[in-house]
Amino acid sequence: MPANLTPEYEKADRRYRQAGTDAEKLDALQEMLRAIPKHKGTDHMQGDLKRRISQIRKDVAQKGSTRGFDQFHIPKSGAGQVVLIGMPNTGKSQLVATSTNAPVKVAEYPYATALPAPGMWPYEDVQIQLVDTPPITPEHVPPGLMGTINYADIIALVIDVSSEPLGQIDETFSVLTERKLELTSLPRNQLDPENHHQRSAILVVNKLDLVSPGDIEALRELYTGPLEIMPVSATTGEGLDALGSRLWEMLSVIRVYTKEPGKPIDKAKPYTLDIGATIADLAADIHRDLSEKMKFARIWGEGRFDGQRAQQSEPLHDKDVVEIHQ
Ligand SMILES: Nc1nc2c(ncn2[C@@H]2O[C@H](COP(=O)(O)OP(=O)(O)O)[C@@H](O)[C@H]2O)c(=O)[nH]1
Ligand SMILES: [Mg+2]
Repeated sequence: MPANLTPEYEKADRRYRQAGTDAEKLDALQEMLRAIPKHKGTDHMQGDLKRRISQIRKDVAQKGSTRGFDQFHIPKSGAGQVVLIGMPNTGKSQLVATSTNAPVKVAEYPYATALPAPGMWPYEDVQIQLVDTPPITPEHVPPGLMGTINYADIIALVIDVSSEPLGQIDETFSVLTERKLELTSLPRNQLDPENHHQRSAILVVNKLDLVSPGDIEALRELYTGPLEIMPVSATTGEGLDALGSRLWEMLSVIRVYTKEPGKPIDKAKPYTLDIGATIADLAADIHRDLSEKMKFARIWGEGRFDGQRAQQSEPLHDKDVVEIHQ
């Protein structure tokens, strides 16, 4: 292996090796090709990546468009991906319809949603990706849906509080635990890195508008499971702000603004990075060669001297402003 492979390349390489579907493999290979340092020493590897990409494309074309691309695979976008899971009619589609611009179908009858569908939920100046999904029951989980669930950053179990909530929580929860998932409401960065079954999850108790506050209190007392309860109404919007900020915390990411020397701060499109990310990680996100080319950076932010000079290894904080000098 030639030296100087970037952390992004290695991350994508790991993702490629763990990929379960053609779509995931293709996504990871394309990322590897983007992230690989472009010089003579990597010519051979670049060629190899291109060959593997075209081979997968060919395989997919041969299998036919419906089976080839996994329609249950939703590529991630924004600050993080939250997949909504629940029994029929609990309001998963309504939640996505109320919080995002996605054209999902909300219906009084069950099974209106056949495939996962993403929508972007504005939270402060970033966006959280919500994924609507077809319903699960103890008897039936749509084939392919476990792939969607496994890929999620956060799993949101959605229940309808107006219809035997405790039973619904138990049934939804056990569908996932029977498939070896260990759900916890710990933020993503506090999960045990050795435990591949563990997932960050939250319990969205929907249709708050149909019950009295006492019913929610009673549910909190009676529920003895490990998940945090977030009561909301997808139709009135009550509780959605609190849900958004809790999801943001659980995603364990920070947002960072960039500016070019001598220009104003770009407030329109912050970069989101994992908590603990450094200037080098930001640089690699901005442009694949930037972490190699950069000489130093200046940072503005809480607890910093204005425009303080920093090196690649400097950890970033939420809302820092970074100016990279190359
Ligand atoms: N009163 C009330 N009705 C809701 C709420 N959320 C969804 N619904 C209704 O519940 C039904 C099922 O909603 P839908 O989003 O299609 O459920 P899904 O099967 O989980 O996607 C629809 O008639 C919605 O209008 C809510 O918060 N309050
Ligand atoms: Mg639906």
